[in-house]
Amino acid sequence: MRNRIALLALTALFPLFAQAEVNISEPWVRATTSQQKATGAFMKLETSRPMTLIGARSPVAGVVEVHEMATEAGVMKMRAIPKLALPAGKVTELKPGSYHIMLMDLKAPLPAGEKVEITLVLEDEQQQRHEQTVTAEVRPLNSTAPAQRHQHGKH
Ligand SMILES: [Cu+2]
Repeated sequence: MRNRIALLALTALFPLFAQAEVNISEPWVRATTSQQKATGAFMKLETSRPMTLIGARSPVAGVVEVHEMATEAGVMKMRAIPKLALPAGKVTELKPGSYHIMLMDLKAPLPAGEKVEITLVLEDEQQQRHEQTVTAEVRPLNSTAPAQRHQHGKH
């Protein structure tokens, strides 16, 4: 407890040393089947000053990219983007059907319940790099939004 207070005091005195540049919440990864070599990682990002997500890496994947979804000739497709701006004071949500972190060249299947470490590489306005690592929980394949009941047809 005392350590924690000391640490908080230090952080307040020396904001440059503050570790959490970006507040990352609800990180999760979609579970994979044994044939799948890629999956998405999702989370909410909130920053107090403008930051840019310029990349990511994870011990479970050979290649990690930042992806967006875009409509091409009427078909929703995902594609890699070099960076994603995180405006200050706003929550940027990485979620299914939108921005996500793509874990590719997976070294092993990711069953639900597993934990995956993901390191985000961020850049501030002074082009200074910051890295933040989160532990994301692997959730079942059909995870999207909060579970919906009554999905059967009309009565
Ligand atoms: Cu993707």
